[in-house]
Amino acid sequence: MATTTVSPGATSVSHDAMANAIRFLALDAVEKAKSGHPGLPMGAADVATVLWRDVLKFDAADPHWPDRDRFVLSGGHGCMLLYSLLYLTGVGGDKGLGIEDIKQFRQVGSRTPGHPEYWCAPGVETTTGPLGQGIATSVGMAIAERMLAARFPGIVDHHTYVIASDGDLMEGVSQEAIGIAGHLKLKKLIVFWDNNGISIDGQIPVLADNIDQVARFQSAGWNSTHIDGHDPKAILDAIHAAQNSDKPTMIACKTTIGFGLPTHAGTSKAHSDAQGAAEVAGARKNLNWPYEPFVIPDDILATWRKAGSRGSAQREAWNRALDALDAKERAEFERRLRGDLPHDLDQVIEAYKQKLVDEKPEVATRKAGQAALAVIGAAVPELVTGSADLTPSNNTKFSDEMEIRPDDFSGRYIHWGVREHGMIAACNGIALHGGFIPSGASFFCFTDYCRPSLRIAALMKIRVVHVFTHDSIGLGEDGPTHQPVEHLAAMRAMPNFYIWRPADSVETVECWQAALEREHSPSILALTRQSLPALRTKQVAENLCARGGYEISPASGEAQVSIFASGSEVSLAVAAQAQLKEKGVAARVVSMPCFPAFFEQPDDYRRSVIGSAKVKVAVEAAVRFGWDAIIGDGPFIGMKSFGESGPYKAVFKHFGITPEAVVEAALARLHA
Ligand SMILES: Cc1ncc(C[n+]2csc(CCOP(=O)(O)OP(=O)(O)O)c2C)c(N)n1
Ligand SMILES: [Mg+2]
Repeated sequence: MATTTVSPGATSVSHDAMANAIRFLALDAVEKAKSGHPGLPMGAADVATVLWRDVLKFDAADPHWPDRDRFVLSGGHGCMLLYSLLYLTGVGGDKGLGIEDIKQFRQVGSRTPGHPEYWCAPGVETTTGPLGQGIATSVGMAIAERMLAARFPGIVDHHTYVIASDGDLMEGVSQEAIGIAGHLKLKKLIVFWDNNGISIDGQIPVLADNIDQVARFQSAGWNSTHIDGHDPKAILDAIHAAQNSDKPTMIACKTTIGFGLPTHAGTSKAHSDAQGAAEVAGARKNLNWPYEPFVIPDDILATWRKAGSRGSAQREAWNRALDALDAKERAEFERRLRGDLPHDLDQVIEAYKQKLVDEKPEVATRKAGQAALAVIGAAVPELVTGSADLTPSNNTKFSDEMEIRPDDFSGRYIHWGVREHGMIAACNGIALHGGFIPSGASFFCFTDYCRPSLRIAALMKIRVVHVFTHDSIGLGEDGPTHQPVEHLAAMRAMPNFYIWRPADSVETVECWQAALEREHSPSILALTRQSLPALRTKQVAENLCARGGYEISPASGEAQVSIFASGSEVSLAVAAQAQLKEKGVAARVVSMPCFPAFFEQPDDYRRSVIGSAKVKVAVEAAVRFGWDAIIGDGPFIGMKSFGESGPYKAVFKHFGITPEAVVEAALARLHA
């Protein structure tokens, strides 16, 4: 074990004593909770100590400092490492984690949950736990840093540091993440791989994986080296080399899981669970830590607290630099960091809606989306769009939007490559970093390829607004592999996730606006490949889509039938309404662009929209799942199987999703 003290502000407190403070907080918290993961914190304590004590740019007094270095513990199961660091350095002061919080590890309502949750405590930069998410999210943070630095030079200049476990690097999403990071030469991204060779099932090289990670990262355009992850000097030297590199860096840190445990160290037994009295006592002896659980000797705590305030002069200098900015530029920087939308956005959108009402464009909503983006993008400079290699299909590149490049981050369009999962995780990182509203894009069917990152966004309550086009069998010829059927239902099932499916150009811009206004929720706009008629032909200043559902076409007289639909099927519902009228049946049409937004409306609004017509029928080119909440046991015209390859009109006909089918079902129920 290393005993050197490398802290620049050297004190009599040794490196080992500081690292052991982390080790025993983790070990004792897991003992008390009778669950948790002590192995990673004990193994990675040396890396974390060097990073936080000597390198990380932060000021415990202001966890929100925009130019702080970001730290991501990708292996979220090792969260006691992070909680220990936050407590020891005093991040957040009185509002930060105290020793009582550490004692409450993994208890209901505590600020130290079983995996770190975004802002459960000051200094927790992102939620991690699903392996691979942290490293992929950190790529977005590093992109955001470069982009914001390009816009506010001298104000933004910081690193993103990650500790990733073996599991993080085995997960596929890590490949997507390192691929784009290497391509973009994200030189301020520095990843420590906690190379302990152990996972839950045992020895990784024996059981599951022998990848040469250093070669893997190098081939992706990274710097990469091996070091002894228990040698403070080697750790510090490697960090300095990484900081001077023109590429992202992965430092493979050879560590022992559960370092210090007498019999469990270096084995999968150290990965998780309370280690038991004998192991804990043995570790105290091995590491020369005679203190009671949760007791950190004053000199050790004081040295850690000193590390916590190491950045205060730097932060004050930064504040002065911000003060010295031109007032307008400073206000813009602060607006973006707060996440406030530009105040003139509403007028811009209202004027644009008037134009659409006048022109009545008959276009696919993916085209309508592009047109809306040109307007919104001009008004919202923090909006960043992109696509996972479907730029010409998703239509998310608008007007003169420039792409970001390794040598120029002044643009705001991102070519993610064919990497849906990495894209959405990185978008989360961009949003978490602050200063931007990110938007990824792909085909709607491929939400399956990135669902874990969509879910984390919902859990973290962050604003990302993605565009997923080709939203139903209406995409036609590409066939059932590409035709979403269950995806609307699946996205509607996710708490705090808003899936918007507009029916025409006006609805498309309204959905964009409503999504942007939801500062604490992620959204997807599901847009069509096929053209749709203009339905909203009268100017209404109010954003009707924001309510999730509204009557788009009233009945003439008292409605006997209510037809509910979303997206491309709203025009089909309107056609059915006309046919019913010819048969003397009064029907109304309700557009339902966003279920979750509708369900949170006041009861009286919801009741009035659902209405009291005898028959409630819904039509949607997707499965019925979820529609019962609107139509009860009313008839549903939609999909019961996967789709079919063919021209889209023929595919709709093949599956019987037609105005005639709606009319027939409505009449049958009316006369039943
Ligand atoms: C996506 C995902 N799959 C599975 C798990 C469950 N899990 C938690 S830790 C772990 C692997 C542990 O190995 P490693 O990442 O090397 O961590 P260490 O044991 O070294 O702490 C697994 C499979 C998870 N958290 N996320
Ligand atoms: Mg491991």
